[in-house]
Amino acid sequence: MSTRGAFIVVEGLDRAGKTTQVSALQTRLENEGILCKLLKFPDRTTAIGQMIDSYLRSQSELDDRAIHLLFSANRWELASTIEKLLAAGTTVICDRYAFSGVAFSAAKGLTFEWCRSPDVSLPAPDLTLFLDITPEAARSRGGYGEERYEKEEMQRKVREVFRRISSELDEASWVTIDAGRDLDTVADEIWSVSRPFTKGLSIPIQRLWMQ
Ligand code: Z5A
Ligand code: MG
Repeated sequence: MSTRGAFIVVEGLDRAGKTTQVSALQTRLENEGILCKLLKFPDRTTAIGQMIDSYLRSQSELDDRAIHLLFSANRWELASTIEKLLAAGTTVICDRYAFSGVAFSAAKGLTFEWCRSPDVSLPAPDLTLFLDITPEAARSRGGYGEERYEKEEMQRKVREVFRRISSELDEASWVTIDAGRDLDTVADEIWSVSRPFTKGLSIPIQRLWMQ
């Protein structure tokens, strides 16, 4: 098989610095001349994404299961694009993915297995960088509290579900990063972990939660 691009996902609690760090990683990849594409979930630009956006800003109400399925559908509408980019040798960096889907909905009380099922067989990340931060430290950062889930009790539960997700995944593909440190220190660690993956991979694209 010829070399393909790597699929790198950045996950974490709110205000852990995901959007800041994916952008820093994109800049480093571009500086090295590595083809890369940055994606973000939820992708609020699609018709489904606009329904999600309205829900997150509390402008509409939806059943917990209905919003969960919309978040998943929002990933499925980009799944073939992700596969094509990877096959063409592009490194795909993604700001949140299916792990956020499970973490937030399970934290609301839906069962873990039910939450995972709509995302089973999506393209699986080759590397997931989990930016870990305490809810207290997150709260002290800019913009906290503007959207629906940004409450400390909810964030604590979300953190617990993320721990369960990581314990059930292959250790090599899930790396926890202490995101409570300064921006450049976190960016340097992300770069050193990601760098080996950016040289391309010769294994097929994996499928999420298929074992
Ligand atoms: N959600 C879901 O329920 N189901 C799903 O399937 C998916 C998502 C995919 C919106 O997501 C919500 O959707 C989210 C999960 C749920 N729930 N909540 N709450 P979003 O990704 O659109 O959320 P966001 O608005 O982009 O926030 P965020 O992602 O949580 O923030 P962040 O990207 O981690 O942080 P940031 O924007 O990079 O940085 C935040 C601030 O901290 C900013 O002022 C930075 O300058 C500052 N910052 C960043 N790094 C540092 C360091 N190292 N030190 C100090 N200050 C820093
Ligand atoms: Mg963000």
